[in-house]
Amino acid sequence: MKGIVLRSTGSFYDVRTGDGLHVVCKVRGKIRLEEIRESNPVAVGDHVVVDTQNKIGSITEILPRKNHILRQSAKRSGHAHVLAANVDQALLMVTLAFPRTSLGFIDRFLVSAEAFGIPQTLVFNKKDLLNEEGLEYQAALMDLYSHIGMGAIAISAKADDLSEIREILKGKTTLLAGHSGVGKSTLLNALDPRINQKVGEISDFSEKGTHTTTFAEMFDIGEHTFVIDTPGIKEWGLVDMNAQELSDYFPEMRDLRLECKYGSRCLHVNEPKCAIIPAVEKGDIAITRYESYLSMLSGKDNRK
Ligand SMILES: Nc1nc2c(ncn2[C@@H]2O[C@H](COP(=O)(O)OP(=O)(O)OP(=O)(O)O)[C@@H](O)[C@H]2O)c(=O)[nH]1
Ligand SMILES: [Mg+2]
Ligand SMILES: [Zn+2]
Repeated sequence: MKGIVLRSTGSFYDVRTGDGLHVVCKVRGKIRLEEIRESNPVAVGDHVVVDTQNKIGSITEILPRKNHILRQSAKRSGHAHVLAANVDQALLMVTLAFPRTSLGFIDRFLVSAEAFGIPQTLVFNKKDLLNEEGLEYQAALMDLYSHIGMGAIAISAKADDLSEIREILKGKTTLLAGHSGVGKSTLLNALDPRINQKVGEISDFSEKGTHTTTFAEMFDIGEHTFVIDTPGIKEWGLVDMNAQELSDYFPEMRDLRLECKYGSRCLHVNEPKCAIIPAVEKGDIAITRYESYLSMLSGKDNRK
Protein backbone atom coordinates (compact mmCIF):
# COMPACT_ATOMS: atom_id res chain seq x y z
CA MET A 1 0.00 0.00 0.00
CA LYS A 2 1.19 3.53 -0.72
CA GLY A 3 1.61 6.15 1.95
CA ILE A 4 3.27 9.41 2.87
CA VAL A 5 5.78 9.90 5.68
CA LEU A 6 4.44 12.42 8.19
CA ARG A 7 7.08 12.12 10.88
CA SER A 8 10.46 10.58 11.34
CA THR A 9 12.23 9.97 14.61
CA GLY A 10 15.26 8.37 13.05
CA SER A 11 14.27 4.74 13.45
CA PHE A 12 10.47 4.90 13.37
CA TYR A 13 8.28 6.65 10.84
CA ASP A 14 4.64 7.71 11.04
CA VAL A 15 3.09 6.98 7.69
CA ARG A 16 -0.35 7.97 6.50
CA THR A 17 -1.58 5.34 4.11
CA GLY A 18 -3.84 5.85 1.12
CA ASP A 19 -6.89 4.88 3.15
CA GLY A 20 -6.18 7.55 5.74
CA LEU A 21 -4.76 5.34 8.50
CA HIS A 22 -1.69 6.26 10.48
CA VAL A 23 0.83 3.44 10.79
CA VAL A 24 4.12 3.36 12.66
CA CYS A 25 6.75 1.83 10.39
CA LYS A 26 10.35 0.74 10.25
CA VAL A 27 12.50 0.54 7.19
CA ARG A 28 12.82 -3.05 6.08
CA GLY A 29 13.10 -5.09 2.99
CA LYS A 30 14.49 -4.23 -0.35
CA ILE A 31 15.53 -0.58 0.07
CA ARG A 32 19.09 -0.47 -1.10
CA LEU A 33 20.66 1.62 1.60
CA GLU A 34 24.10 1.55 0.03
CA GLU A 35 22.83 3.87 -2.70
CA ILE A 36 21.83 6.49 -0.17
CA ARG A 37 24.52 8.86 1.00
CA GLU A 38 22.47 10.92 3.42
CA SER A 39 22.22 10.03 7.09
CA ASN A 40 18.46 9.40 6.82
CA PRO A 41 17.22 7.21 3.98
CA VAL A 42 13.56 8.15 4.47
CA ALA A 43 12.47 11.73 5.07
CA VAL A 44 9.26 13.52 5.95
CA GLY A 45 7.29 14.03 2.76
CA ASP A 46 8.53 10.85 1.13
CA HIS A 47 6.01 8.77 -0.76
CA VAL A 48 6.59 5.19 0.23
CA VAL A 49 5.24 1.69 -0.19
CA VAL A 50 4.37 0.05 3.12
CA ASP A 51 3.54 -3.44 4.22
CA THR A 52 0.99 -3.16 7.03
CA GLN A 53 0.52 -6.83 7.87
CA ASN A 54 2.24 -6.51 11.23
CA LYS A 55 1.60 -4.11 14.08
CA ILE A 56 4.74 -2.22 13.17
CA GLY A 57 4.57 -1.67 9.44
CA SER A 58 7.46 -1.93 7.01
CA ILE A 59 8.57 0.66 4.51
CA THR A 60 9.65 -1.46 1.59
CA GLU A 61 10.15 1.15 -1.09
CA ILE A 62 10.72 4.88 -1.46
CA LEU A 63 9.00 6.24 -4.53
CA PRO A 64 10.94 8.67 -6.73
CA ARG A 65 11.18 12.16 -5.23
CA LYS A 66 10.06 15.31 -7.00
CA ASN A 67 12.73 17.14 -5.00
CA HIS A 68 14.36 17.24 -1.62
CA ILE A 69 16.20 19.72 0.51
CA LEU A 70 19.42 18.70 2.19
CA ARG A 71 20.77 20.11 5.37
CA GLN A 72 24.51 20.08 5.18
CA SER A 73 26.49 20.01 8.36
CA ALA A 74 28.44 23.26 8.61
CA LYS A 75 31.22 21.51 10.48
CA ARG A 76 31.59 18.20 8.70
CA SER A 77 31.55 18.53 4.96
CA GLY A 78 29.89 15.65 3.17
CA HIS A 79 27.58 14.96 6.09
CA ALA A 80 24.04 15.66 4.93
CA HIS A 81 20.55 15.09 6.21
CA VAL A 82 17.38 15.21 4.12
CA LEU A 83 15.23 17.83 5.82
CA ALA A 84 12.15 17.04 3.71
CA ALA A 85 11.14 15.60 0.36
CA ASN A 86 8.50 16.52 -2.23
CA VAL A 87 7.85 20.07 -1.12
CA ASP A 88 6.32 22.85 -3.23
CA GLN A 89 7.96 25.70 -1.37
CA ALA A 90 10.14 26.62 1.59
CA LEU A 91 9.16 29.23 4.12
CA LEU A 92 12.10 30.52 6.07
CA MET A 93 10.85 32.00 9.30
CA VAL A 94 13.12 34.74 10.60
CA THR A 95 12.81 37.52 13.11
CA LEU A 96 14.45 40.86 13.79
CA ALA A 97 13.41 40.51 17.44
CA PHE A 98 14.74 37.50 19.38
CA PRO A 99 16.50 35.28 18.40
CA ARG A 100 17.51 37.73 15.69
CA THR A 101 18.29 36.12 12.35
CA SER A 102 21.41 37.30 10.51
CA LEU A 103 21.32 38.21 6.85
CA GLY A 104 24.16 35.75 6.27
CA PHE A 105 22.01 32.90 7.54
CA ILE A 106 19.04 34.02 5.44
CA ASP A 107 21.10 34.20 2.26
CA ARG A 108 22.73 30.82 2.87
CA PHE A 109 19.36 29.17 3.28
CA LEU A 110 17.94 30.91 0.21
CA VAL A 111 20.90 29.89 -1.94
CA SER A 112 20.44 26.26 -0.92
CA ALA A 113 16.70 26.25 -1.59
CA GLU A 114 17.40 27.89 -4.96
CA ALA A 115 19.99 25.21 -5.74
CA PHE A 116 17.36 22.54 -5.03
CA GLY A 117 14.86 24.39 -7.22
CA ILE A 118 12.48 25.12 -4.36
CA PRO A 119 10.64 28.49 -4.33
CA GLN A 120 11.21 30.54 -1.20
CA THR A 121 9.30 32.95 0.99
CA LEU A 122 10.66 34.83 3.97
CA VAL A 123 8.33 35.14 6.91
CA PHE A 124 9.39 37.87 9.33
CA ASN A 125 7.78 36.85 12.60
CA LYS A 126 7.25 38.66 15.92
CA LYS A 127 6.54 42.01 14.32
CA ASP A 128 4.60 42.83 17.51
CA LEU A 129 7.96 43.14 19.30
CA LEU A 130 9.47 45.71 16.94
CA ASN A 131 9.55 49.45 17.49
CA GLU A 132 9.12 51.92 14.67
CA GLU A 133 12.74 51.76 13.67
CA GLY A 134 12.64 47.97 13.66
CA LEU A 135 9.52 47.98 11.51
CA GLU A 136 11.18 50.32 9.03
CA TYR A 137 14.22 48.09 8.75
CA GLN A 138 11.95 45.07 8.34
CA ALA A 139 10.06 46.83 5.54
CA ALA A 140 13.36 47.64 3.80
CA LEU A 141 14.45 44.00 3.97
CA MET A 142 11.08 42.82 2.69
CA ASP A 143 11.54 45.21 -0.23
CA LEU A 144 15.01 43.93 -0.92
CA TYR A 145 13.93 40.30 -1.05
CA SER A 146 10.70 40.80 -2.95
CA HIS A 147 12.64 42.82 -5.48
CA ILE A 148 14.71 39.74 -6.29
CA GLY A 149 11.70 37.52 -6.66
CA MET A 150 11.23 35.99 -3.26
CA GLY A 151 8.06 36.24 -1.26
CA ALA A 152 8.38 38.30 1.92
CA ILE A 153 5.73 38.87 4.55
CA ALA A 154 5.66 40.07 8.13
CA ILE A 155 3.45 38.45 10.72
CA SER A 156 2.94 37.97 14.39
CA ALA A 157 2.20 34.29 14.91
CA LYS A 158 0.77 35.27 18.28
CA ALA A 159 -1.41 38.20 17.36
CA ASP A 160 -2.36 38.16 13.66
CA ASP A 161 -5.34 36.73 11.87
CA LEU A 162 -2.81 34.99 9.56
CA SER A 163 -5.01 35.24 6.46
CA GLU A 164 -2.05 36.32 4.30
CA ILE A 165 0.03 33.32 5.26
CA ARG A 166 -2.92 30.95 4.85
CA GLU A 167 -3.20 32.17 1.29
CA ILE A 168 0.50 31.38 0.68
CA LEU A 169 0.14 27.89 2.16
CA LYS A 170 -3.12 26.96 0.45
CA GLY A 171 -3.00 23.85 -1.72
CA LYS A 172 0.73 23.32 -1.24
CA THR A 173 3.22 21.31 0.76
CA THR A 174 5.42 23.74 2.61
CA LEU A 175 8.63 23.29 4.51
CA LEU A 176 8.81 25.65 7.49
CA ALA A 177 12.38 26.25 8.64
CA GLY A 178 14.31 28.71 10.78
CA HIS A 179 16.34 29.18 13.95
CA SER A 180 15.13 27.69 17.20
CA GLY A 181 12.72 30.06 18.92
CA VAL A 182 11.57 32.10 15.90
CA GLY A 183 8.03 30.78 16.31
CA LYS A 184 7.53 27.96 13.79
CA SER A 185 5.50 25.76 16.14
CA THR A 186 3.58 28.77 17.46
CA LEU A 187 2.49 29.49 13.90
CA LEU A 188 1.34 25.91 13.31
CA ASN A 189 -0.67 25.90 16.51
CA ALA A 190 -2.30 29.17 15.50
CA LEU A 191 -3.12 27.88 12.01
CA ASP A 192 -4.97 24.83 13.27
CA PRO A 193 -6.26 24.33 16.81
CA ARG A 194 -5.93 20.55 16.45
CA ILE A 195 -2.17 20.92 16.21
CA ASN A 196 -0.63 20.90 19.60
CA GLN A 197 3.08 21.39 19.04
CA LYS A 198 5.14 22.14 22.09
CA VAL A 199 6.31 25.73 22.19
CA GLY A 200 9.52 26.77 23.94
CA GLU A 201 10.70 29.77 25.85
CA ILE A 202 13.52 32.00 24.70
CA SER A 203 16.40 31.77 27.12
CA ASP A 204 16.86 35.07 28.98
CA PHE A 205 20.55 34.45 29.12
CA SER A 206 21.40 33.82 25.47
CA GLU A 207 18.24 35.17 23.83
CA LYS A 208 18.21 31.94 21.86
CA GLY A 209 15.55 29.27 21.43
CA THR A 210 15.81 26.02 23.33
CA HIS A 211 15.29 23.50 20.50
CA THR A 212 11.78 22.57 21.53
CA THR A 213 10.80 20.74 18.34
CA THR A 214 13.09 17.76 17.89
CA PHE A 215 11.70 15.92 14.86
CA ALA A 216 10.37 17.15 11.56
CA GLU A 217 6.64 16.56 11.26
CA MET A 218 4.12 17.20 8.54
CA PHE A 219 0.63 18.50 9.37
CA ASP A 220 -2.46 18.46 7.27
CA ILE A 221 -4.02 21.90 7.73
CA GLY A 222 -6.57 21.90 4.93
CA GLU A 223 -7.42 20.47 1.56
CA HIS A 224 -4.16 19.49 -0.17
CA THR A 225 -2.40 21.76 2.29
CA PHE A 226 0.50 20.43 4.32
CA VAL A 227 3.04 22.22 6.47
CA ILE A 228 6.21 20.62 7.80
CA ASP A 229 7.37 21.89 11.18
CA THR A 230 11.10 21.34 11.63
CA PRO A 231 13.59 21.54 14.49
CA GLY A 232 15.41 24.85 14.78
CA ILE A 233 18.47 25.19 12.60
CA LYS A 234 21.53 26.67 14.21
CA GLU A 235 23.87 26.73 11.27
CA TRP A 236 23.30 26.26 7.62
CA GLY A 237 26.17 24.76 5.65
CA LEU A 238 26.14 25.13 1.90
CA VAL A 239 25.64 22.08 -0.26
CA ASP A 240 28.62 21.16 -2.35
CA MET A 241 28.88 23.39 -5.36
CA ASN A 242 31.76 24.87 -7.23
CA ALA A 243 32.68 28.52 -6.95
CA GLN A 244 31.59 29.31 -10.53
CA GLU A 245 28.14 27.96 -9.82
CA LEU A 246 27.40 30.05 -6.74
CA SER A 247 26.19 33.24 -8.45
CA ASP A 248 23.63 31.16 -10.39
CA TYR A 249 21.73 30.84 -7.14
CA PHE A 250 21.56 34.59 -6.55
CA PRO A 251 18.65 35.52 -8.85
CA GLU A 252 19.86 39.13 -9.15
CA MET A 253 23.26 37.94 -10.40
CA ARG A 254 22.15 35.05 -12.54
CA ASP A 255 21.28 36.96 -15.71
CA LEU A 256 23.81 39.73 -15.36
CA ARG A 257 26.76 37.37 -15.02
CA LEU A 258 26.51 36.48 -18.71
CA GLU A 259 27.81 39.97 -19.41
CA CYS A 260 31.06 39.47 -17.46
CA LYS A 261 34.09 39.44 -19.74
CA TYR A 262 35.20 36.06 -18.43
CA GLY A 263 31.69 34.67 -18.68
CA SER A 264 30.97 31.78 -16.40
CA ARG A 265 34.57 31.73 -15.18
CA CYS A 266 34.18 35.16 -13.53
CA LEU A 267 33.85 34.96 -9.75
CA HIS A 268 32.95 38.68 -9.49
CA VAL A 269 35.67 39.49 -6.99
CA ASN A 270 38.20 41.63 -8.85
CA GLU A 271 38.14 40.42 -12.44
CA PRO A 272 38.33 43.05 -15.21
CA LYS A 273 35.08 43.96 -16.98
CA CYS A 274 32.95 42.11 -14.47
CA ALA A 275 29.27 43.04 -14.80
CA ILE A 276 28.39 42.31 -11.18
CA ILE A 277 30.82 44.63 -9.37
CA PRO A 278 29.53 47.86 -11.03
CA ALA A 279 25.95 46.74 -10.33
CA VAL A 280 26.85 46.52 -6.64
CA GLU A 281 28.49 49.95 -6.79
CA LYS A 282 25.40 51.42 -8.43
CA GLY A 283 23.15 49.85 -5.83
CA ASP A 284 21.34 47.58 -8.29
CA ILE A 285 22.57 44.61 -6.27
CA ALA A 286 22.24 45.02 -2.51
CA ILE A 287 25.58 45.27 -0.76
CA THR A 288 24.42 42.83 1.94
CA ARG A 289 23.66 40.21 -0.69
CA TYR A 290 27.05 40.74 -2.32
CA GLU A 291 28.72 40.44 1.07
CA SER A 292 26.87 37.17 1.67
CA TYR A 293 28.04 36.02 -1.73
CA LEU A 294 31.68 36.83 -0.96
CA SER A 295 31.44 35.16 2.42
CA MET A 296 30.04 31.96 0.90
CA LEU A 297 32.65 32.12 -1.82
CA SER A 298 35.51 32.34 0.61
CA GLY A 299 34.01 29.45 2.56
CA LYS A 300 35.74 30.81 5.61
CA ASP A 301 32.65 31.81 7.34
CA ASN A 302 30.14 29.07 6.74
CA ARG A 303 28.70 28.81 10.20
CA LYS A 304 26.43 31.82 10.45
N1 LIG B 1 5.94 38.20 20.93
C1 LIG B 1 5.88 37.13 20.13
N2 LIG B 1 6.35 35.96 20.57
C2 LIG B 1 6.27 34.90 19.74
C3 LIG B 1 5.71 35.00 18.45
N3 LIG B 1 5.79 33.78 17.85
C4 LIG B 1 6.36 32.96 18.76
N4 LIG B 1 6.66 33.62 19.90
C5 LIG B 1 7.31 33.07 21.12
O1 LIG B 1 8.60 32.58 20.76
C6 LIG B 1 8.93 31.46 21.59
C7 LIG B 1 9.42 30.30 20.74
O2 LIG B 1 8.37 29.83 19.92
P1 LIG B 1 8.34 28.37 19.25
O3 LIG B 1 7.09 28.31 18.45
O4 LIG B 1 8.57 27.31 20.24
O5 LIG B 1 9.60 28.46 18.28
P2 LIG B 1 10.15 27.34 17.24
O6 LIG B 1 10.58 28.09 16.04
O7 LIG B 1 9.13 26.29 17.05
O8 LIG B 1 11.44 26.77 18.02
P3 LIG B 1 12.13 25.30 17.93
O9 LIG B 1 11.05 24.27 18.01
O10 LIG B 1 13.03 25.28 19.11
O11 LIG B 1 12.87 25.27 16.63
C8 LIG B 1 7.69 31.16 22.42
O12 LIG B 1 7.86 31.73 23.69
C9 LIG B 1 6.58 31.85 21.65
O13 LIG B 1 5.51 32.23 22.48
C10 LIG B 1 5.21 36.28 18.01
O14 LIG B 1 4.73 36.48 16.90
N5 LIG B 1 5.34 37.30 18.90
MG1 LIG C 1 9.20 24.27 17.31
ZN1 LIG D 1 31.74 38.97 -12.88
